[in-house]
Amino acid sequence: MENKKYYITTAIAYTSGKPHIGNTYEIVLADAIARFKRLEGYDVYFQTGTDEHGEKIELKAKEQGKTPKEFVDEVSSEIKRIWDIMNTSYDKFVRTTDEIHEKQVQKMFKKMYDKGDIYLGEYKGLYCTPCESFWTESQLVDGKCPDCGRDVKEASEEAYFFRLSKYQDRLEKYIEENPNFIQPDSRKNEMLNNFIKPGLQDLCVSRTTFDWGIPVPFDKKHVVYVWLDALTNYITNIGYDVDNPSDEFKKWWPADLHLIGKDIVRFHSIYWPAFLWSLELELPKQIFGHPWLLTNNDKIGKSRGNAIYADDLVEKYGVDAVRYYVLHEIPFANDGNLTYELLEERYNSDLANILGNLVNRTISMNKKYFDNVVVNSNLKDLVDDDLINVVMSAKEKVEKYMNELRIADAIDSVFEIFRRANKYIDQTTPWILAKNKNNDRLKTVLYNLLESIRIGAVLLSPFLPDTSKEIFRQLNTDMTSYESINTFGLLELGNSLNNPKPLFIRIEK
Ligand code: ME8
Repeated sequence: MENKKYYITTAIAYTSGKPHIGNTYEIVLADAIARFKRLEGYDVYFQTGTDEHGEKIELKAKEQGKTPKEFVDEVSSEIKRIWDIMNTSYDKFVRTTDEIHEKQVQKMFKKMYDKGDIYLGEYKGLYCTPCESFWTESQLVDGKCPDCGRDVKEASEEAYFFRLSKYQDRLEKYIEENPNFIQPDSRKNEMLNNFIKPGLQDLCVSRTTFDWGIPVPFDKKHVVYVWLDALTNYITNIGYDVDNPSDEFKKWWPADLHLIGKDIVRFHSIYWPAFLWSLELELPKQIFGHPWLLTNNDKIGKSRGNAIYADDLVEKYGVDAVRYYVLHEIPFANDGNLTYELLEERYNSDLANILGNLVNRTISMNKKYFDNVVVNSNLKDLVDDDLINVVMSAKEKVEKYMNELRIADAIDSVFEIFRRANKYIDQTTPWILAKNKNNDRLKTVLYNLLESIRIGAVLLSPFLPDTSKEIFRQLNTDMTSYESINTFGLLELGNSLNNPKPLFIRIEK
């Protein structure tokens, strides 16, 4: 039987500038989920990319004396470079300026128009240029854009409209009947109560005030609204075609998870379902609006001058330390905070002490006492049971948390193994066993430690892939599959370990 498929996407990042650590958090989060699903045996397709059209980008390019295409080419490759630095295992990096995407967006627009879901009208409203959103008076907060807090301006234009109002009842019913469709619950309730129940107005889906967009195929002075353009990336890049969807599309759609930030849940849970229904397609299984990463408890903004960039952090601390921090520090539903001090604290306490020391001490002792060879005499003691229990129950916990997208809790469950193993060293005091020439017991103690580390490293691999690989290298083991952690005791006897090498060097103040 074929493996079950899993299609996961991130938001596609605006090519308005270099992505900060908050944007980068999302790709790392998606990567951890994708890697975990692969570890579990799923056939995974993981898509990310860049969102490249719109007035804001046209303006930015102009400021720099570049054509929009030159500008987005540069920024898109910078974004891809950072995704690669973070060791993210996406299968495809898509761009909304790709020809295949542009062509399909035009075909979809035409289909929606032909069936009467899009019609020509006139738009009068309050427009926020940076967010490319029209607002009604009642949606404004203190007279400003409710998303970004900036000024809005009165604008009026001939425009095409999408009949969003037509889908209101169906959408409300769908969200209520499918409580997991929008997660966390707080986001779902926000969508229902603040946006859907008060009433959906038809949505303006074309613009004439700038050029940098996909032209409406039958009325070239209009370009397609950037959110209609952007959202459809999830289907155009897996072979969707209005007339003839490919086998690839049939295989992957509906997506299993759209992972996005909390600020854009509205677009994904209101506009996107309506567009899909208009195209007579199924909805994605889940939309998850993750919280934000703040720096010094403040919103990250390039203009605020507090932006921290992933590549700078990686240069200083290494890629897995940055991955660990963002994955561990951002809880399921609340914003997380990043400062250099907090990162260094976590690095020293969790990575250097709990994990790094454990691995280094264990492999060093095995070198010292048994010349690097993996040995066991099966001389058991009661204290072993609790260690083995903790190690063997981790898998189920990690699985449960990953299914709920509680990534920070999942990592914590992996670290429980390492914490418990450190305690086991204190309890068994191998150096005293050695001094007392209690060699048989010493063999079992070191074997239990090495095996706990192996199992921990398998579970760690979606989060810290390089570290996990380095542990396997030092353990010189092939027992790295997900199935291999169903049994305690598979680390190969007689193998020679590689020499110990510290995983994380403590940062001194
Ligand atoms: O919204 N912490 O692009 P974008 C965590 N092009 N996540 C954050 C964040 C923070 N401080 N700041 C932003 C767009 N994000 C659109 C998406 S999808 C069809 C189109 C998240 O570059 C944000 O929520 O502004 C979004 O999910 C992603 O970074 C890209 O943001």
